[in-house]
Amino acid sequence: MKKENNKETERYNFRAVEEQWRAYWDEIDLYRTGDDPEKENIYILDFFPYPSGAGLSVGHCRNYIPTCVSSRFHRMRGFNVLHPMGWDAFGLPAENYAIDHGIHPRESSAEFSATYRRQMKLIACSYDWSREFSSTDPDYYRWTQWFFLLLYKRGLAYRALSSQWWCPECQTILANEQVENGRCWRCDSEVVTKELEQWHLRITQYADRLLDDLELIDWPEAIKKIQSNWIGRSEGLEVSFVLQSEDGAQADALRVFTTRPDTLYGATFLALAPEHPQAAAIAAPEYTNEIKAFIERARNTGERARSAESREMAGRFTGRYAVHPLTGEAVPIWIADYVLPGYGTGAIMAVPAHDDRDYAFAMVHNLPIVEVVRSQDTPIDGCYTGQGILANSGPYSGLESQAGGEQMAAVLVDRGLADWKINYKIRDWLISRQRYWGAPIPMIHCAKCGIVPVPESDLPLLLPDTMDFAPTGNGRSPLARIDEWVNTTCPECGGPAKRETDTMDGFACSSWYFLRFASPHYDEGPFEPQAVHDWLPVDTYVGGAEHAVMHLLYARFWTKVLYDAGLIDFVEPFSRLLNQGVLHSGVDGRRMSKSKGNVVTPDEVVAAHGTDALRLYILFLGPFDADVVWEDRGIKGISRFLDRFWRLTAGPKKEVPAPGAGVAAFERRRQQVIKQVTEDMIRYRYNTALAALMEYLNYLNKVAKVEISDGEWRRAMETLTLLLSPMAPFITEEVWQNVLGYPDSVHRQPWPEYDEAKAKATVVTIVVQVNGRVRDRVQAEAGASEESLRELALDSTAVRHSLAEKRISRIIIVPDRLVNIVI
Ligand code: ANZ
Ligand code: ZN
Repeated sequence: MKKENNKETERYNFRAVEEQWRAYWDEIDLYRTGDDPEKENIYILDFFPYPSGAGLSVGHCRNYIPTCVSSRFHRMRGFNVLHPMGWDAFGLPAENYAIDHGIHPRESSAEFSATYRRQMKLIACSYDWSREFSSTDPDYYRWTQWFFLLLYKRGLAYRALSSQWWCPECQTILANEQVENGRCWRCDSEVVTKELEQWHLRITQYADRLLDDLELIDWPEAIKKIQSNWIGRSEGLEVSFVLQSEDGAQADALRVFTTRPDTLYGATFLALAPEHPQAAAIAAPEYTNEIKAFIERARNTGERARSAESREMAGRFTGRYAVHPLTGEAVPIWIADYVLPGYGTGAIMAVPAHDDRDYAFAMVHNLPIVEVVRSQDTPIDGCYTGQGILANSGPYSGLESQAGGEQMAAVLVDRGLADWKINYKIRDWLISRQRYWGAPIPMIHCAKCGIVPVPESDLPLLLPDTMDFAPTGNGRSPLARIDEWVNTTCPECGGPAKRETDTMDGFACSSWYFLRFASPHYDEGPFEPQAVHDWLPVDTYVGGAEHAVMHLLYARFWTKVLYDAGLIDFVEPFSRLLNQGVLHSGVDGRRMSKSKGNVVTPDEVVAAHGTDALRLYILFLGPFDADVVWEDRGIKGISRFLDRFWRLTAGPKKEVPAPGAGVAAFERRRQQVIKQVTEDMIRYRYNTALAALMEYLNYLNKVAKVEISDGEWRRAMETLTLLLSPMAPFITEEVWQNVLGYPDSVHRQPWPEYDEAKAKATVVTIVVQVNGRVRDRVQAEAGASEESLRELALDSTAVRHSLAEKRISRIIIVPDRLVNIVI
């Protein structure tokens, strides 16, 4: 390839080279996934992006550029690299945009992903584009539907009537984890509850494994913590409190769940969730009306909002009592809205002295507070939630609380009044959506046969083509309006039947896409078993920390189901997870986002400074996982570095009589920079890798080239160029081919090797003589230049003393051994 060279200019002109190299790399298919059986495989993956109309900002580049650098680095290091890209394109943004613009979501999705692809190519992301797909392709969602059937067959998908979050803005049901503080995760509107028949996936059945297997993976501790809190495994005791009956007849019992049996003697009231099945019935006749009204009100407040600490503690007395299982005393029963219906038994024994929420409730409603655990060191006023010594606890008083609690539990278990229990906070994953732009759930409702799955051979069940896809707010999917589509025949009895009209939550699509990339065109199954065996699990998975629970939990769940079905041989999809830090705007200091109007686009930066400058600046801003601020002027410093690199490698040879370097030190410096950059690259520490290269460049600018042979000098230039190439692919290609004159791409060269021993500075002892007599011994780096040895010798106090004022006629230097000063 003949290229125009701008060696003569003092400044690097990115405009002259970028387009040509981009085309050249496409031509040589540089990013094709490696398939050399001799090489090790590595799979480097970005989170499945959800293309939006706004396109990419430089904030997104903090994800895509580092994974690109890592992929380029590993290709040079001799790995087969799988680094693919595709689109998570079902969902509301594309659909809402389509509604606003009167186009089909198919078109809006295609437009959005085309923009992403163009921008990713612009910033030279090294994806193997031959593997690209979109979750909205029938060839893809065919298998998403296949997964649904697999889950159904394994008893992990079920339909149930339940009260669910409804977002009035998005007009759809949301899963628990998609609601934050009573607001929709996507549009931030306040959600309400709605009773609907919904499809759920039984992720709760995998709760223990999802928790235990966190140990197997190299993920940020913070993310693991969020997941384990979300799963919320809790071991405790379920205790029966028998209801007091007026006539002394055999009565029902209330079951409560507690993690603190040691506090049993401090239980001064019981509290039921308003939704508790016994809540209404339990009330004494004169309390019934008030209790019913209270329950009605409480139901309309959401679960997570009700457990929020700042809430007022609403509750009502039921007029009834239960018998304390250890003391036999009467304990009043309340309905309280801080007790959640879906957790434990939905009923608690309240211990105001030792539980914060119970304490707050007791203060508001004037209920007794009995202290039963004393802190061993400092007496505490108010509520004490720690362990200690039991008091006011009958025969158990004086015991250490943990041991005392175990004894009380044993007695109750013995009498058949209690059982040890494990509870989880996690709920089944609600997967139904009443929106058009999703994968249809492949189920059929038959009046005779009930729910019947669509036969696998009929997949994909295509989303009907319609322009009438806007939701009407009646809680039903727009698909329900398309009679020709809804009406079908039952696969079992052949009679008339109706299709399920809900579509799947978009998170279904992203729960398995990482498997598809291993064999994206395979059509006999969701993936080719051998390809998945060869490439998965994903070695390094990179994306934002905001996906700690939803996507990352669902994908782990589906992977385990596949494993149980014998379809894959690993239990965790992502061996190592990295979260890039957030990019804040330099203008307002806030997270860069379209809605805040503070976005800088890669397009504008590339136009002004070039792709290499954008890439280096993104990498140089700070540690990969740190939150950093984009400053427009920062990038100018990067451009100056590129100019310096250009002048050093391409510019005319400077004959600077600068202080010389010993040949060995020169080589050691080269070894050191290879070592540092290699280690930094492995750890995603691109900012320090780049700093090391900047320092090396400064060093090379200083050493006099006269002492260094042309061969050694060229080797240093090559090393610098190779080490910089994954980060700045254009300028290094230009230097490699058009300055250093190699015929092949720099990106196809092996990564420079280093030798630990050679990279280490060894210290040697130099004998210093004056007129042949030993005057001192000094330490110097092996290979130090003659110049520096002379300075060291003349600096010695002993030498200066014996020299006095005498004139030096000659200095004889034997490198690494001796300096003899002749006077
Ligand atoms: C008595 C007690 C005394 C409690 C004490 C705590 C401290 P985790 O760890 O989250 O499982 N609880 C049980 N079911 C509840 C529900 N449906 N809604 C709200 N709170 C509920 O917490 C278990 C503890 O949370 C249980 O132990 C119970 O309060 C409360 F000094 O029982 B405890
Ligand atoms: Zn039927």
